[in-house]
Amino acid sequence: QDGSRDGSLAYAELKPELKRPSMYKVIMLNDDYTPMEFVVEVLEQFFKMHREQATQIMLKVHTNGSAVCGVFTRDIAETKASQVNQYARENQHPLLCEIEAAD
Ligand code: NFA
Repeated sequence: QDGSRDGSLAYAELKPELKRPSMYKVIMLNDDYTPMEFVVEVLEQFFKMHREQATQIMLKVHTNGSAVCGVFTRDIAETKASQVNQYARENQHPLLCEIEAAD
């Protein structure tokens, strides 16, 4: 089957049009209280980062005020942000993630 990038076809019934899902950034916000080690562990646990990348992102959040932890479909992004926010709250840290539409 051969179609253009938008899914149009000469023989349209051969192929359903599949839209790419909208993508959302999970953004982590800096605060003055959450320990750096806790943030690194969160990035490893919830975003499957290795320690080196987790440390890099943690320092970017600390220095710039926020950084993108990953880009996901809406459901996944919402779930990741909620899981991080709940885990931080359970551990009495003010760490927060939010989501934002990518592009
Ligand atoms: N700013 C925090 C501190 O100095 C560390 C931190 C980094 C918090 C990234 C939240 C996000 N302990």
